[in-house]
Amino acid sequence: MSKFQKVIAKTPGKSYVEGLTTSDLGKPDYDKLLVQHEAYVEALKKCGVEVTLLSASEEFPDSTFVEDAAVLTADFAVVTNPGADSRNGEIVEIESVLKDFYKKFHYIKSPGTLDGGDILQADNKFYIGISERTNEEGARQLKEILESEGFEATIIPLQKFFHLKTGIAYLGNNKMVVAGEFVDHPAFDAYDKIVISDEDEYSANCIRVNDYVIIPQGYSETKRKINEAGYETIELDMSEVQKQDGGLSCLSLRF
Ligand code: CIR
Repeated sequence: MSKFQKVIAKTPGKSYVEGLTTSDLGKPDYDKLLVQHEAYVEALKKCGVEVTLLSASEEFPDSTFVEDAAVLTADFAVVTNPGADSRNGEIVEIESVLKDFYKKFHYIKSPGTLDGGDILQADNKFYIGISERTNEEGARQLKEILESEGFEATIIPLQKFFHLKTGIAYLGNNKMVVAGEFVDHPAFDAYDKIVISDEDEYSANCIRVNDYVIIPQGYSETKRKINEAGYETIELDMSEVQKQDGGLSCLSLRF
């Protein structure tokens, strides 16, 4: 896994609490969220990346989940076409910020829709989930873009998960964290699987950033399994992020 040097994140606005969610965990506490978001940015810095922190935009309540607006590789950026109407306009800011870092751009175009949360990279391979947000056409367009750039791409229709990365994370060294419908999914048979139990499912959305794996706080079994696989972990309280269906990966673009 190549080293990440840069990260884009975005401070949540007050409108965050009015954003989209399917969870029944209650309204987020904005002040607590800000503290959790600051801890997230600090953890990324500890992992050795340079963080570009965008300021809050009240008109886009879910825009702190920057991962959904782009898919990044070392050489090019794909600007997505997010599947939720209230989020679609988030790509304008993300594209303009990415212009500081990338020369080569691809785009997902309507009627294709795609959220970055549905895309997982594992070395030279990508997995593309079809979800409530990413449709078949969006998945097909991304697969074509990735294959034209020399990557392999596999499309995975989701059964229950919100986004593909809700239930899966790649740690490098052929190690794949899997939960729920991905535990026995044939697409991931060739990996050394770190299996997350149903009750710890939220912790399957973790992120390897250079020498650390960042995991949500409160999942001791997940921490043990990832430590046993040879990684140092950083635990972060994600309660206010989880309330809006978000996880660790959603809060940043890493490249
Ligand atoms: C949404 O529904 O779009 C946000 N409340 C949560 C997005 C989470 N993003 C992600 O999993 N990549």
